[in-house]
Amino acid sequence: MKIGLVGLPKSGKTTLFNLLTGSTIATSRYDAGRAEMHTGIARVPDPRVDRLSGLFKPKKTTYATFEVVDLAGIEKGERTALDAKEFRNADALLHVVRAFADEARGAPDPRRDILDLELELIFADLEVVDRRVERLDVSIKKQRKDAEVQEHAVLSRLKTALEAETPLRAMALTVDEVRLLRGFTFLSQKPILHLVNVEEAGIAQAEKVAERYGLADVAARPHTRVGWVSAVIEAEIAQLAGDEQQAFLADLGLTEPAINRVLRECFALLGLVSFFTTGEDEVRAWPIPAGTRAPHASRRQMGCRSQRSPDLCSSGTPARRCTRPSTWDSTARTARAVRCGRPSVRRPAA
Ligand SMILES: Nc1nc2c(ncn2[C@@H]2O[C@H](COP(=O)(O)OP(=O)(O)O)[C@@H](O)[C@H]2O)c(=O)[nH]1
Ligand SMILES: [Mg+2]
Repeated sequence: MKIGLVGLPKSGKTTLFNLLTGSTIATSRYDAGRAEMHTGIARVPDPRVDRLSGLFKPKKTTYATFEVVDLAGIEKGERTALDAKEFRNADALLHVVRAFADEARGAPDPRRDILDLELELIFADLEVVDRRVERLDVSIKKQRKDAEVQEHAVLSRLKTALEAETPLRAMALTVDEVRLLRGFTFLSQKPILHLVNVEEAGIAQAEKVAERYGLADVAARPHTRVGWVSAVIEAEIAQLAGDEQQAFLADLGLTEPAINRVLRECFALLGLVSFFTTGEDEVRAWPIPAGTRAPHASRRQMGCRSQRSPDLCSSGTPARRCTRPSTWDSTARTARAVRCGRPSVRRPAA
């Protein structure tokens, strides 16, 4: 699964990309910052994995990951850049919104930038829909095919919504419609996280970012989240370790680096949850689609069977069932699947 970073040039996308992926790509203080594209892998910090690792002391600990693409900045009206394949193929969008001062680009206005970007996505989709509807009109006139008539009807509905500036992610679509539309890779259909990039002085009130910048209505939209980060401060936090880091975080009134929360928010935005396997060799968090039944996930993805276990995180002590050698066969791996939070796990049939 892949998340695409989007936003105006110099909003902090590359700074954030480096934080998410642990990369060290040069940021764009001096250049135009428009021509580059980077991809990387982000690791999702998860206290449950740490806890399982502490319990099982495996040779290897593997956290859930997802892919991140950092694309060129998109100026207002420059939506041709949105046509990049990497961008179209993203499963969700992370919109980096500047809320720090930048003399060259004027006073920050997160609400304006969010509404502008949403409109660019909507217009880009409208162009795609219009082109396709025109072709279908011609084709249906020549010879009427049921499938094309059906597609025409669905696209006409989308067109009406887009013309009313409604993003496609806000539309209720049937399973068949979703299937029909999949190939279009519509941009306004992708779940989006608007991440307001605040400066240090803004961190104290950052939890109220939606109120401060008038974004409550944006945050309430379907498949839309509003979050915050201070990318430059997070970069400083990442340079520190141990007590020094803790002291710096405490000074800022934070209990953990904000980037950890951003990583978890991105993971959730992609519709993923973690499924855990444990063993002497490896403790591992597997990304699986939210709503997948644990037995299904374990058999299909990991070749093992799931087992019910109590919540390891809140109780602090593992139940006997978890620490005993497995009582069921694990075919492909010597792994025991342990439930620790979602998704729900049902005991496999004996
Ligand atoms: N003050 C401040 N500057 C930032 C922040 N995030 C990024 N910048 C600066 O903004 C400039 C552009 O950052 P970059 O990540 O390259 O932006 P991009 O063009 O969106 O990829 C760099 O000089 C960064 O140091 C922030 O949170 N606060
Ligand atoms: Mg950049």
